[in-house]
Amino acid sequence: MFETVLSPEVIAAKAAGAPIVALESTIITHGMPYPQNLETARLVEDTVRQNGAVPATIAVLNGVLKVGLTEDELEALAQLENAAKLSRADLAACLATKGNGATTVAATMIAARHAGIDVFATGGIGGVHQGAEQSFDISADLQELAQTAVTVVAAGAKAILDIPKTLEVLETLGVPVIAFGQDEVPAFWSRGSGLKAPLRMDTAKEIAQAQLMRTALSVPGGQLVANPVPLDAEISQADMQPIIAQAQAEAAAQGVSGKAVTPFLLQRIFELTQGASLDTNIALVLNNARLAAEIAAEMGHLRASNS
Ligand code: PSU
Ligand code: MN
Repeated sequence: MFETVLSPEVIAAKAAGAPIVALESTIITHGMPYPQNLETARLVEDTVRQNGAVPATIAVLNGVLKVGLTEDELEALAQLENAAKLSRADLAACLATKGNGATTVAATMIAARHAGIDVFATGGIGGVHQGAEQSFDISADLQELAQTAVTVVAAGAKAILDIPKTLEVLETLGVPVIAFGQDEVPAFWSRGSGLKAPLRMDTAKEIAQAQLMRTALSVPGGQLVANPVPLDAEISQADMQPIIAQAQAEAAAQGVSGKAVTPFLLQRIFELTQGASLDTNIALVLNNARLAAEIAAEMGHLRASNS
């Protein structure tokens, strides 16, 4: 039907039964400015490797579903202007029309499952936007977590979202939200949100077991692991709050809507913090890549001992 191309590194990892960590690409094309996006993408891949797993950055290039990008492909993607932002609704259409696009959390989960990859690391997931009671803006990432069996490691949801409503929707959809090593849900740039996490786990092994047991129970879907940003990279909620409010006010005043909302807010917050938000973003993605590599390794051990 369509062409899926695995990178040589991913092919070798699959043949050896080695752990693989999927990585999204919307964070590269729409989440960070060039050239920090390319530098970060490389650093994230290297962090996965240093922690004993193989990275599989996912994107659509000329209508081909790429699972793992070569160095040249990564560089081309990071500089691609007008790359489509592909979520569940767009992925098949982009393949059919031979387009180029970067995958969101939702589309990366679909591609990862298709390629037999269990674990995926990113920065933040999409969720329920503030004012969703008016705009109905709720990310397709939440539905995807409910139906696609991939464990997603993120640093929680950004405070540009309505975090309590995001947690409520995840609960309704039956998505496990697991805080790693603490009781509170982390809030992306900040370790705390003031909200108690529905679940807490302290080891990669428990997280891997929980995913496999969910699947064994025939409950579809994945799980969200909320991994707090490292202490030395944190920006407090008090510092972030006025900046987020300003970015949101500008988005509303300019009539930004739909898929453009998240990229607009991220870019404005980057500018308003003079880049500090980006440093924190990079630190937390690397931290998530480390944990995801550990979970992928545990998943491999468990699968081997169960078979
Ligand atoms: N949140 C971030 N950084 C990001 C995104 C979300 O902190 O780069 C990206 C992810 O790819 C996520 C997508 O899946 O935005 C969600 O977009 P939407 O809200 O339009 O579903
Ligand atoms: Mn949206």
